[in-house]
Order: sequence, then C-alpha cells, then structure tokens
Amino acid sequence: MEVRNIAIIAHVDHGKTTLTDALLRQTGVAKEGVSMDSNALELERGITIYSKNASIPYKGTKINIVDTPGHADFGSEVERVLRSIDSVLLVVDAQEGPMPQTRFVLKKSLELGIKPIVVINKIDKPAADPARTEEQVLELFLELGASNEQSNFPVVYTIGKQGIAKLKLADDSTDLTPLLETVLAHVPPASSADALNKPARLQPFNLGYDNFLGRLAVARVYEGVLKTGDAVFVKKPNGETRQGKITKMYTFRGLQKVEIGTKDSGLPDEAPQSGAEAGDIVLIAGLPDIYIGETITTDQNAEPLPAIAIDEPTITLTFLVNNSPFAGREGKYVTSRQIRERLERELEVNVGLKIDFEHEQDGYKVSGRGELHIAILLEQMRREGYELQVSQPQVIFREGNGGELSEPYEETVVDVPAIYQGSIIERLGQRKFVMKDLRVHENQVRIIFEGPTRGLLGYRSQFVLDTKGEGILSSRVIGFRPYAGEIKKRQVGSMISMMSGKALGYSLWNLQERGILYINPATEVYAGMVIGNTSKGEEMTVNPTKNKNLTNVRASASDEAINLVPPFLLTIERGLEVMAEDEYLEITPESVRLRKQKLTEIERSKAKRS
Ligand SMILES: Nc1nc2c(ncn2[C@@H]2O[C@H](COP(=O)(O)OP(=O)(O)OP(=O)(O)O)[C@@H](O)[C@H]2O)c(=O)[nH]1
Ligand SMILES: [Mg+2]
Repeated sequence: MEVRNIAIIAHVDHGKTTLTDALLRQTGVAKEGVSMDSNALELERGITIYSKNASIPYKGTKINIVDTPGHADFGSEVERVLRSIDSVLLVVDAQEGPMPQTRFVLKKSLELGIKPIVVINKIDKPAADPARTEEQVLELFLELGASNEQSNFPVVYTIGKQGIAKLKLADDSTDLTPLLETVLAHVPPASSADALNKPARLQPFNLGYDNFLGRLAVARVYEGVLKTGDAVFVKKPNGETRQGKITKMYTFRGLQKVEIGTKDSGLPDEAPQSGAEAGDIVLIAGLPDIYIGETITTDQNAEPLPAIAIDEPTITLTFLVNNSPFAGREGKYVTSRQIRERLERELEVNVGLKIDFEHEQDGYKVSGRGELHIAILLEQMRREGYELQVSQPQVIFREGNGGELSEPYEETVVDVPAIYQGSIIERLGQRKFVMKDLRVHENQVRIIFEGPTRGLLGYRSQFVLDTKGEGILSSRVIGFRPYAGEIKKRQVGSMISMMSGKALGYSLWNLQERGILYINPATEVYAGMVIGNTSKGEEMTVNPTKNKNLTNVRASASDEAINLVPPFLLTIERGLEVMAEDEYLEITPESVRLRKQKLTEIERSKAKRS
C-alpha cells in the first residue's frame, strides 16, 4: 500500500492535536472524544508531552501522522521526528501568528529540505486575522532562507475544533477533505519499487518501553522489507556494528498498534502485512540497547544512515532521598535504591535526559532541557507513589579550551498590553536580556528578546505579577553563548516556620501582610519549612501555629471573621521557580513543600558564616 509520512508541527497550543484528532475522526479510525493526548498528565494540563504516531487511511493511501509537542522544552524531540517524515503540516494560530516555536520547527524543516504545507488554524476566533498571519508566515519563510519551491507553499485554512478545512476563506466546507487532498497532492510517496527491492534499512527516531518486550524503537523503514525473526545488524553512525534479532514488530493503524504479520486490525479492507515495508513507520522489539539514530539493517555491508543529533541538557538539579521531618509519611517509594531504579527506567525513553549516578550519597544529578522537562518527570514520579526532594535548578555552563565560559541562551517572545512594555524591558534588561525586535499591533506589543537562560530562572511568576496575568511569555533555547556576566536578581526572602504543628488562621492572617503565603490554615508545618515569601526580600522566621491569646478574647462576633487572602499554593513548577539555593523542594504523592536545607536557625547562621 502507498504510504505518506507527515508530522504536525507548531508552537504550543496552536491546535496540532485537535487537528490530528479531527483527521482520525473523519477517516473513521477514532470515535468522538478519542484524543492523541492520552497520558493522564497530558489530559490534565491540556498539552502534548510525548510525540505520538497514528495513521489514517485515505483513498487507498496510508497516511502516517506524527503529532508533536509544541512546548519548547520538547523541541529536541520534534527535531528527531522531522528526520523520519517527508513533509509537515505547519500549523499557525490565525490570531497569534508565528511564535518562537513556529520559527524553530520551520527552520529545522527547511534545513532538511522539507516542503511544508501551511495550515492557518483557528480562523473562527473573533480576533483571527488569517491574511496577516499568512503574510507573516511568508516573511518567516523568506527570513529563514527558504528556497523558491519551499516558499511557494500550499495554504489550508482550518477550524480544527470543528473539523473543517478550506482552500479559500470564502469556501463553504463541512469537513477536512481539502486538507487531506492537499496532503495527497503535495507529500511525496514514502517509497518506490526501487527502494522496496533493497536490503532492509531502518532508523529509530524515538524510543518506547514495554514491561514484557523491554525497549522499543520507533523507526522509519527507508529501504527493503523487515520481517519478524530477522537477524539484523545494528550500526552506529560511525560504522560500529553489532548483531541482533527482531522479536516483534508493530505498525500503526489509527491510534492502535497492530502486530505485523497477524490479522487483527479491525479494518477489514487492509490485508495483514507480512513485514515492515519501505516507507512505513514501525515499532520494533528485540533490540534491548537500540538507540536513536542507529541503523538497523539486514545487510552487514550497508552504509549507516546519517546521525540524528540529540540536544544537550541546559539545566541541572539534584534528586535526593527526602529527609524532612515528614519524610516517608505519604510516599510509597522513598529509598535511594527505588529512586535510582525509577530514574534508570526513565533513561530508557527520555532521550533528552542525563543522570549522574556516581556520587550516590549526595543524590542523583539530573540534567534536562528546561524546567518543564524536569517538572513533568517529577510529577510523573509522584503520581506513581514516589517521594523525594530536589535542589534548585541551575544552568549548565560549558568551558571552552581556553577556559572561557559559555551558557545556554534563549529567545523569548513577550506579548503584553502596551502599558506594560516599559517595565518588561527594564526587568528583562536587568536579567541581561537584549531587545531584538518590537512590534505594535493595536494595544498589544510583541517584544523579542535574547538572553541567558539563567536570567529567566525564577522570572515567570514575576512576569505574571508584572503583567497582571495578561501577558504571554514563551521562550526557547537557541544555543550556548559566552557567559553574560553576573545577574543581580531581586532578593526574594523566605518566610520560615520556627515551629512544628498545624498552621492557624489567626497567625496566617497576621503574616499575610508581610508577604505571600504558600499554605492554607490547618496545613501541617515543621520547623524549617518555608511557608511563604516576604515582600521586603528579607528572610523571616515566624510562628504560623500561634493561636490568639485567650485572655484577650473579646466576645465580639466580628472578631472571629478572618479575611484570608487565597494562598499561592505550590506546584512542582512554582516550587522550582521560587526556591532559593539553600532550600529543597519536597515532593510526595500528596504534597509539595518548600524547606530550608538546614532546618534550624542556628544551623543556617552557622552555614552562612562558613
Ligand atoms: N477557537 C478555536 N480553538 C481551537 C481550534 N483548534 C484548537 N483549539 C483550541 O486550542 C487549544 C489547544 O489545542 P491543542 O490541539 O491541544 O494544541 P496543540 O498544538 O496540540 O498544543 P501542544 O501539543 O501542547 O503544543 C485547545 O483548547 C483547543 O480546543 C480552532 O480551530 N478554533
Ligand atoms: Mg498537542
């Protein structure tokens, strides 16, 4: 059967998954309400975390679709996916226009010689401006050095949410047929008779894991036919070769994985496949040490396929056994060995992650592509019953041959109402961010900055405050550049409990004037736990368990009515953001607590003096 391979790429939230789901529905392979975002965390957050494969049948052709995550922390995954497909649907929100991640994924696609199909989505939004968006997309193509052929892209206008696509805005359409037709017309066939007759060559671009089968590789078949049971050679890009055997293979039909060589597709018109054929994207088991970018082949003398680069981590932090006074109360897996085994399993599939297990007594050094990348792992672990504590994330520096330091830099795009423009430029300027571009559109401004990742750590919650929640900030790593120099951040001081017990409304009411609280009344606290931050920036030790002095009680009813400001409850991400260097974030299945590493004031002042 003829195959076409596409990836859906875009900035976060521009509608990739919604559109993919609609394509699955229209072609009859998924029912109403079924989504590619299937992981519990994805559903809760409404974002895609893992790229996923599906396929749809259309007019006798199998269209493999890879839905990719839009958040910049997962950009490296998108880059790998792009190596395995032949074209992309570049989805752009008709109101927001191209955003940093649009630029990144487009740049990578163009460099690979891909000819994108542009999908202007969400044209139903009241403030949508498809014509302006299209113009900006064309500008972006030209700016990124697109060839004539590439910048002569087909455009499809869509309302992904309603499953509607049009070739002209004025067209009447009730489904996605125009988009499917565009795919057939513009995406080259994934294989040819010539490729089919060669010895098998495949390349994994993603990893998976199954409790029974072990490590799985998601691979594109470039040439030949691979059969279950085949003896294969696995070649590293440098030619180093080892042997293996394929134990099981799956192909994608709709959202299902169907074992190759069996007859259980549920789609009666498709013959059971006898092997993984050139052009297809398949899941392979049997190679326990298979890795991204290697070449699987049946021919010992075959050339390895070009390597697939994996982005280096940019931030690092330590995972430790929880040793707070509340340790072990809520977690099921709490020991160093259990945490280690979990992290080792994570390394099987989490390609951008690096872990140093060497100095076990000091915890495990975990490095990743950004705060969200790490936060998702921690969130996943707590859901599985793990309990642990982590240190403050730090940027990873690199040292050149001459000892010169470099650090990760990001491109940051800020969309804010024009009145906040001045304060944002000033605030980011202090954090060594340089303005690269400023565009005004009605009352909104879009400002593009470049600066060190270090300057952004801990900035997001400040940004929300500075823009009264009306701003959007998105950012992505653009590479390592020379050290930007010292950054003086406004000191945030912690409000630390000196007592253990239950926090009382009366004391919180007194404390809320002095800063922002992280806890509710009746929250259990311990001495050394951080219960809030102070507005003046100084560190403050307080007693949140103090009750009203009983001898002073007056019998007035109004006295009892305490007006408490809703607290800033800590999530893992907020915690990673607000924590100080001498603190730990304690994470259990039920709680996220911030604490001082040294729990008593005496220990803390001793540590400060030395
Ligand atoms: N108004 C409108 N909203 C849409 C449309 N398509 C998607 N949305 C909404 O946009 C939001 C994001 O949609 P998703 O499909 O999850 O976006 P995504 O690009 O997959 O997001 P990530 O995978 O996290 O990068 C959801 O709330 C959708 O309901 C559309 O055509 N019109
Ligand atoms: Mg998505």
